[in-house]
Amino acid sequence: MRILLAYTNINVRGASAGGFPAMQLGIASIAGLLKARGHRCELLLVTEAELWPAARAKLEAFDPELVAYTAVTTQFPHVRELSARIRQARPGLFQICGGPHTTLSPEAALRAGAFDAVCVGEGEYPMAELAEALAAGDDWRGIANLCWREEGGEVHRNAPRPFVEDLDALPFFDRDLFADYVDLARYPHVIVTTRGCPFRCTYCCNHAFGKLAPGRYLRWRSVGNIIAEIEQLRRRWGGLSHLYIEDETVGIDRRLWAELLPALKRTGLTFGTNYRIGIRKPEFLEELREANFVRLNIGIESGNEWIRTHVLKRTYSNEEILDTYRRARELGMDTKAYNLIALPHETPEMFEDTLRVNQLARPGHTVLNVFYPYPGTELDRQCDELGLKPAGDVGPIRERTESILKLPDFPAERIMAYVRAWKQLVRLRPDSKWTRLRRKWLLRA
Ligand code: B12
Repeated sequence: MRILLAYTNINVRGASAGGFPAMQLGIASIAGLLKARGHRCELLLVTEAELWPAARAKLEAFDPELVAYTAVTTQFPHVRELSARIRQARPGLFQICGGPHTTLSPEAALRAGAFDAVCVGEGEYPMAELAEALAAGDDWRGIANLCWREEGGEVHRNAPRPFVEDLDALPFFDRDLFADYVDLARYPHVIVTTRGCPFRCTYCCNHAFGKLAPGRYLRWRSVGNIIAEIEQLRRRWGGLSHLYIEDETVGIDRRLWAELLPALKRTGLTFGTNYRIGIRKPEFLEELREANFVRLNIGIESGNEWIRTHVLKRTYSNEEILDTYRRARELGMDTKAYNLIALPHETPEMFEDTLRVNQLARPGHTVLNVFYPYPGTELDRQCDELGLKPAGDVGPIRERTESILKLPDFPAERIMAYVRAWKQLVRLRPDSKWTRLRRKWLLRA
């Protein structure tokens, strides 16, 4: 079949680890399996709010038999509109949507968009079965993980299939799909060694994803399979020198990482990854450095211990944060800190703690994101209970740049004042005259 995989990336802030165009890994994985089963896949990439020109050009040039969209919640309004335009232009064309948004809100997504089906959870095998059924003219309505609507509007949610147990059985990401978008010769390639996460951070969707299907949610690939992918990348892109490991929880499986680190070191590449404070003894940082990890993205999230423990459910101390950054610096590793502002219960004084911890930790780079409550998360439920969210559909928003919440103790203009001043403030010493002056001004603003 000719399958068009659609990815919208409109008004997204920091869409990739290094601030450059990045692959959408879900559809890269799905395309890997579809191509291995003999289908043709192309990418419809939409980065402009004006959706139709890119879509029309692809419809004409590729003439797809199936269109498959991926959507996070804040991209969904664009995907919804795109599906309606394509339905208008090609009424008989089968359209399916998957990704975090349909996984967490399948019924609403099905009702809102012009889709024949939506997918809940992992999409590789459902998409392969769907393409096979459509190509053969067979009934597709029994495929596990899919939701669909009868003529009368009644929604059917098919049984979930267990989480993919053997990750090694999946083909590698199809990077060619993104070749025109991501400069694969120039920017670091991304690999993923794990799926799932054991932590229960209240602002993240993982705890909701983990409940959706039977089987083990936290899974990892074998060392042999990971190294085989790296070797394939090196054969394909001769100049490859650095890789980003986009796992959420590196080091969680001790046995795997004891074997993986020496194997990674033998590749001669350098690596970057996300690092969770407190995941292992601090000496683990030395093991990572020994295996040529040179860059760590580390979530601080909030420097206020009450917010971090009780609101975000992240249990590490400020001392641990400072110790992690100090060790990384001493080991010559580049670091980036992720932070949140405008959290439920947060006051400007509490946010001052976030600023202070960053000033003391001195990361190489810092990111300050405005909190957004994703459906299905514990913190979204709390925002509803506290009446912090606006009524109705908020439509497309500048996610992570402006707050959709009305916080009683943290007015929007103060949040924006911090967001604007952040890059300057974070470089100052916490006890400097400038910090004190700015603090006084910002707390009064
Ligand atoms: C790595 C990562 C990224 C990477 C790569 C994104 C990606 N998914 O490829 C980058 C840095 C680019 C990124 C960007 C963003 N991300 Co992100 N990201 C993740 C993370 C940590 C892991 C995702 C991953 O690699 N999974 C492995 C791949 C193979 O699976 P997958 O992409 O989820 O796809 C599977 C299924 O979802 C499904 N599926 C996906 N698409 C489709 C399509 C069809 C047709 C079908 C049938 C199935 C299907 O099948 C896939 C294979 O099994 C997740 C957390 C998580 N646990 O999911 C957050 C997460 C997906 N990201 C999130 C967000 C919010 C964003 C951004 C909006 C952030 C921002 N402002 O920059 C952007 C959105 C970019 C965009 N335009 O979509 C949220 C989404 C929440 C929500 N409800 O919408 C998550 C869940 C984190 C969270 N806060 O909980 N992200």
